[in-house]
Amino acid sequence: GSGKFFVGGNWKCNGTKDSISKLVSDLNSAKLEADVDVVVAPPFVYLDQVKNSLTDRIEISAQNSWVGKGGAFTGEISVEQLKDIGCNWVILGHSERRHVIGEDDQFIGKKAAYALSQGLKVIACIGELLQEREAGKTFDVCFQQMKAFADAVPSWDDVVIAYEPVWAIGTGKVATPLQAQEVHIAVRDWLKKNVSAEVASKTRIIYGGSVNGSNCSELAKQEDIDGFLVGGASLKGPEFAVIVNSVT
Ligand code: G2H
Repeated sequence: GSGKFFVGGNWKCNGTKDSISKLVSDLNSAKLEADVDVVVAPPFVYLDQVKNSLTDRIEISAQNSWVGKGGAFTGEISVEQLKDIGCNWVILGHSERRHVIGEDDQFIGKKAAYALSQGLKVIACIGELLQEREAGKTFDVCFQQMKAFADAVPSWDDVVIAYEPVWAIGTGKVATPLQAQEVHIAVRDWLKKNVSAEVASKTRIIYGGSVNGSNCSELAKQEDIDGFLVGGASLKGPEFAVIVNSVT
């Protein structure tokens, strides 16, 4: 693997003040292996609550950010505002933003570049739809999404790549360790050919899509899986801790 194991919890559009306060207290009392970067992404409205109650051992992330400087953009949240409340990460290009909200590769690339320019670190998501996989286009789709990020960002230092096959997201159908490894190594190879050998070897490529406490350890053993982005199972503190501690 590359770099420190990284586990992100993507809470998506879930939770209430009460459920989040319980989740934070479970996370605060969880025993987490030292050698893992741990980040959780609450919905915007709860970011400040989580920042103020969660142990500093765990960093916080937003699930989206505006593409440029804040201003007259009704309903958006700016990178400057995220920095202001002590949020140092943002998830960009998640499949739900691509396929439900309709964000395209270029827009997502611009968002990544702006976030990085303001000192926010980026979890950059890529991944193919089921029909794309079945048509043999998995690598094409992932490489095209990678290219949009590569064309936009000046540096990969503060980027973690999350490979999330869309057919595995929230479906309970996790990719097999070999299916995931095959894409991870291909993405690393793409970075080597199109960015640099150094970026390819240093950049963490994490897997997302129905990761849970039972399937994480087999996935974590794969050479090019450097961690996870966890949705459903990150809403349960003890199970999320099991996933963090699957570091090998
Ligand atoms: C993929 C993942 C988290 P889940 O979207 O980003 O969610 O683990 O629920 O499939």
